[in-house]
Amino acid sequence: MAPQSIALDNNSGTLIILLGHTGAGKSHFINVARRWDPKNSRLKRAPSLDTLAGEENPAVRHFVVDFRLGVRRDSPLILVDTPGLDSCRASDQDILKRLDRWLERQCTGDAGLGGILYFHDASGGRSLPHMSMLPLLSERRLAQRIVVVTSKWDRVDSRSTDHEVEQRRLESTTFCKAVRQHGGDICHLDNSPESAWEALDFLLGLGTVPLKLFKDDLKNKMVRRAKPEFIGFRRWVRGLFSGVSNQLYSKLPLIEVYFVAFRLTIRRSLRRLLVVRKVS
Ligand SMILES: Nc1nc2c(ncn2[C@@H]2O[C@H](COP(=O)(O)OP(=O)(O)O)[C@@H](O)[C@H]2O)c(=O)[nH]1
Ligand SMILES: [Mg+2]
Repeated sequence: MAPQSIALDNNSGTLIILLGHTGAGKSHFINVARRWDPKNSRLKRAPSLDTLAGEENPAVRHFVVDFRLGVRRDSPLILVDTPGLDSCRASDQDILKRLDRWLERQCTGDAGLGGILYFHDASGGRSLPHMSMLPLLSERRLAQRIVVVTSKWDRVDSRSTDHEVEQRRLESTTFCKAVRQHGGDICHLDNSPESAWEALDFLLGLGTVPLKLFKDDLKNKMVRRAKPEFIGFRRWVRGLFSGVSNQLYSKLPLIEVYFVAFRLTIRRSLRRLLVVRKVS
């Protein structure tokens, strides 16, 4: 039996592709924009969707969004979630190839592309990539459709880092400057559906271009980078630790409780030991 494919064409809605490194918050953003909280199943649950965030999904997936902050939209928005770039498990070229294959399988060339959201974890201490890494630059109509979305500001300690100063620093990087120069935008998320829609509204306001432009650009990029790209040792180690630190971060409250309990137990045992010694 031939594999069943879902053809997304120019009547399906506006496609927005999410790119960025693993753990930057792409899947989480989709949950937030759809007001879907995986921990609270009383909220509206989209069909065939379980928890999106927190796991590294190796496959490209798309989510159809019919509502904007609770109000039904005339035309659906299709958010395309991609596996993380700069990953310890696959090279960027492999990830772009997977995206290319998915677009080839699922979308016709005249499907409407709204643009790209490029995610950056503001709490991760990573630097932004070089602009040449992104597809979309050879065509002006594509280049203006990039929004850099910085995430996890609630994890950046505001006592040690002034958020506004840090945001200005990010905006002055070569990557962000180039995005602005091409007509794109920078959006600092505050983890609310409203701020997620700020980034989406910017792209929706530009209308769409045929997806074929993007597909061609992606292919050129891959042809130009035909040399096999190896995952360096440093990237592998960094990936390893970013995964661990993400997991640790979510367990932090639990770890703190264990730590306090551990300290109390040790203190009590020591005291008991001293008392027993004194008595004997
Ligand atoms: N506190 C906080 N956590 C976030 C934010 N964005 C993402 N996360 C968490 O970071 C982890 C990785 O996010 P995820 O969306 O899976 O990253 P992806 O690999 O880019 O899809 C998940 O546990 C998310 O819940 C944010 O703005 N604030
Ligand atoms: Mg993800």
